[in-house]
This record gives sequence, structure tokens and C-alpha cells, in this order.
Amino acid sequence: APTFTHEFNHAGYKGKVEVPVGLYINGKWTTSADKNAKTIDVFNPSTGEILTSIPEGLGADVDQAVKDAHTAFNTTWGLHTPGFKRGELLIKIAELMERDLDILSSLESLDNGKTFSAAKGFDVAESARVFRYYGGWADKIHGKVIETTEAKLAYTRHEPVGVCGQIIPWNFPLYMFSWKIAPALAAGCTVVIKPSELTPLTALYMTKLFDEAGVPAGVVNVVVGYGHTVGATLAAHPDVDKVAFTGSTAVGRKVMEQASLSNIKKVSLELGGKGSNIIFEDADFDEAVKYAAQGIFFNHGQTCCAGSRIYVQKSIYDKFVSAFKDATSRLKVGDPFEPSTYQGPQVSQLQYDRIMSYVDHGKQEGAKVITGGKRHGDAGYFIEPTIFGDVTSNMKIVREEIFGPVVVVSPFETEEEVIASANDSVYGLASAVFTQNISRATRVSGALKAGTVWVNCYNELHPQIPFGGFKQSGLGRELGEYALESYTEIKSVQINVSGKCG
Ligand code: TXE
Repeated sequence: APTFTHEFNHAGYKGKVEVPVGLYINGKWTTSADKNAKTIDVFNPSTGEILTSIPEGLGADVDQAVKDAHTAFNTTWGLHTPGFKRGELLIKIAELMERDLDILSSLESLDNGKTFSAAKGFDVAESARVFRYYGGWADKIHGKVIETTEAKLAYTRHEPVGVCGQIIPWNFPLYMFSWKIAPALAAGCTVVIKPSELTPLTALYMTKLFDEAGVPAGVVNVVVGYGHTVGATLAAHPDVDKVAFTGSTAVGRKVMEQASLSNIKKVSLELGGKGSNIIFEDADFDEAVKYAAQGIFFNHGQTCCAGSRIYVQKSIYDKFVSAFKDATSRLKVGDPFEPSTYQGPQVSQLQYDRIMSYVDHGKQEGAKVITGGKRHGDAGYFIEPTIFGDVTSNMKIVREEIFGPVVVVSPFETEEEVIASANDSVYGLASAVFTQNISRATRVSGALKAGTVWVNCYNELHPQIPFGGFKQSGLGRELGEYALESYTEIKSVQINVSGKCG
């Protein structure tokens, strides 16, 4: 396969890295079977320059990968490799990721623009933990014996769903890759995964680690390509048994539609959000300010669970705004490989333009820019961390997911009022409550319509804890034991032990 070679030379890592840039189908790197296939330009978001052009996959390649994934499911993986062996393999992958921590972190930072320190401390380290966690589950997936009458032995089996199509975004390229692949393989499924066309490099590097770990051919297939070709083919494919998607609500809707129009494949969706972060007057003030800043600005605001709507009780509103503004203006924007940088560039020109158009809209609608609101520097896709005040609940910047370093702050008076405001959204992915009052924390977290509620913290994710959305934020849960549900079918077996009819 052609390779992308890059020489890294930064404080965290110095060395040459080679990434195979083909399609990884049935354990081999290849190029498209379709002669109309072109190449996809991969950009460095810090400069806007092209890093490399890689061969694109098309529908015909998905067809081939699905065929090979079926063969692997029916011959080498699925029920043919015992759970403990699948587990050992997943743990081996985790170890190889940890061995190559600096390489994967450098690639992720280069391709996505997130800081090297965040990639190393969060994305790659946590992705390895996800593989290890599901390695532990692989031999603990089982059903129940169910009592009916003594004439019958009845039990359930949790069998792998089959071939899974997985479509992932660019905001956490490797982390989303691990959320999708690890539970699927633990359950015994085989996979055809499409990384985002914007950030394919770590997924492609991972194919080398799968090879080295000894993952059998056809168990994991990586087909890089665009959403309307490779993604749409996966969603509509008659031989894909389940599709797992993370991305925009608009595309999630299409994926679900295609799944229903083709073969009623199982669907799990992790979509957009507009997280509400509620700060009561009795909160630990300094901690709340710190968490509010990382709640929105972590990963440059490109986080589905970002705390993009902050509600602060009126008695502490002015004090909060001033401290939050200070904390925000101290966040250093710039070169993602520079150790003191907190925020690198947005991922692409398109995302940069989308975010800036929200900022302009906010200004036109009469919201007040408390800090930020402009481009940072003159190359790459950098945006100043931005806080808007004086907002009303019908403004676009309050209602829609901006997916950038832009937050709105509003005052509230009562608990009932803030619960209503927080729930006034088509999304329901994540929320947070800051208070020292345990009764209030319990009451408010119970009333919030969101798949995750953080109390006195924000953006904390663990492989053990399920993640997913209420309302239009999605379907199903990822991580934890719950994720295994979407990769298994439950079979009931009833054995007539009496040997008699009736
Ligand atoms: O998302 P897309 P985009 C939100 C966020 C962001 C907006 C747009 O608000 O500003 O979406 O981002 C593939 N059939 N999130 O345009 O298009 C695509 O190739 C099948 C939230 O980048 O949804 C990529 O692999 N697949 C989110 C993946 O879908 C298709 C993360 C996501 O891209 C497809 C990303 C199609 N027709 C964006 N069209 C989150 N929940 O974290 C595209 N894709």
C-alpha cells in the first residue's frame, strides 16, 4: 500500500511515522475496485495545507468488505473464537496502543488539530482503556437460565449480531473508533468501519496494530471514503446486520431511514447536543468556573456533550461572568504541539466557517460578546474562545449546536425555571449541576432530560459508564455493559425435557 510518512519533531515526540493509506479489507491494504475512485485530500488544520492525498473507497469496496466480514464471522470469529481469546486479542491491541502512545498522539494532533497533550492524556490513553475494558467483557457475555416448569429447560444466549457497519466523525477520531470497534469485537461481531474523511490517519495506523496483534483477516475492515458514498452504502446495505453512527442529527436521520428501507438493520446513533451547565449560588465557585471552562472549551468545543449553555443563579451571575471571562482569556490558543497550548485549530475550513457564521448571527441578534468572537491569527482555522451574554431563549446560538469554542451564559432565579430552560431543547445528551446541596443535586439531576448528568464535574467519561442521548441526541448507549446490548441478539432456547407433547 502507499504510505504517508511524517517526521515529527516536537517536545513530546521525535521520530518518523509511516501510515498505510489504502483500504484495509480482509487483512490487506488495497485501493478501490472502482476505477472512478479518486483521492481524498487530508489537511493540516493548523496551516490549512494539504498533508497528504489518500485513495478513496467507494460502494464497491464496501460490498467486498461486507462479504469478507461475513466470511470471517461465519468461519473464524463470531461463535468460532471463544470469548476469552477475543478478550486476549483486545487486551493485546490496548497494549500495542500504549506502546505507540506518542506516535498515535502525534498523528491525532497533526490530523485533527487537538493538542498533543490532550491527545496523549485523553484520546489515546482512554481509547486503549476502552479496548482493555471490552477485552475484560469478552468472556463474560452470557444469558440466563429461566425457570418455567420442571418439564422445560429454558435459557437465553447473547449471540453476536453479525456484520456491523460503523460510521464515525472527526472530533475524536481514535476515541470514537475504540467506542465502536471494541464492544463489537468483544461481542463477536465483525466490522466494516468508515472513519471521517477529514481525519483518517489514526484509524489507518491502527490497521498495522491489528495486523501485529493477529486479528484474523476480515474481522476489522477499514474503508476510508465520503459519507454520501461509503457511509450511505453501509447504512443501506442489505447484508449489514447493524449500523452504528456518530455524527450530526441530520445524517443520523438519513442513516436510520436507510436502515429501515433496506433490511431493518439494528441502529445505534450518537448525535448532536446542546449541553446545559447549571451553576447554583451554593456551588464551590472556583471549581464551577474551572469546570465551566473545560466543559465548553475542551477539544475546541467540538464535543457533542459540550456545556454550551451555562445557566448561573442570579445572585452570583456578575461575579461568575467576570471570573469565567478571566479563566477563558487565560486559555492559550495556538500550535497544538506547543506544551502550553490549550486550544488548537478547528478541524476544517467548513467547520471554521460554520462556527463564525453562528458568531456573526449572535452579534446580529443582539447578544453581547463578553470575550472572543474573532479569528485567532491569520493561518489555519483558529477561533478565539468566545462567551456570549444577554441572550434570549429563541436565539439560534442558544438553540443550535455550534460545535466550536462558543458558549452562551444566562442568569436564572429558581430551580423550576432553570430546569425548564435546560430541558427546552431538541437535544438531550448531557447536563451538569453545580451545588453543595445533595437534595438539590438529586432533584435536579432527576428532572433533567439528558443521557448524562454530571454533578460538580463536567466532561468526565469512563469506559465503564454508558453514554448516549435522550430525544434527538440519539438511540442506544455506548460504553459500559450497556453497549454490548447493541452488538448482541438475544436468543431464547426452550427444551422440552419431559419428552411429551403438551
Ligand atoms: O457531520 P456529519 P459534519 C455535528 C456538529 C457539526 C455538524 C456537522 O454540530 O457542526 O454535525 O459536522 C458521515 N450517510 N457533529 O458535517 O456529516 C461523514 O462522512 C452516511 C456532532 O462533519 O454527520 C462522517 O464520517 N454517513 C458529532 C460522519 O458521517 C454520512 C460529531 C459524521 O459527519 C453521510 C460530528 C451519509 N449520507 C459532527 N454523510 C457528535 N455527535 O459528536 C456524512 N456521513
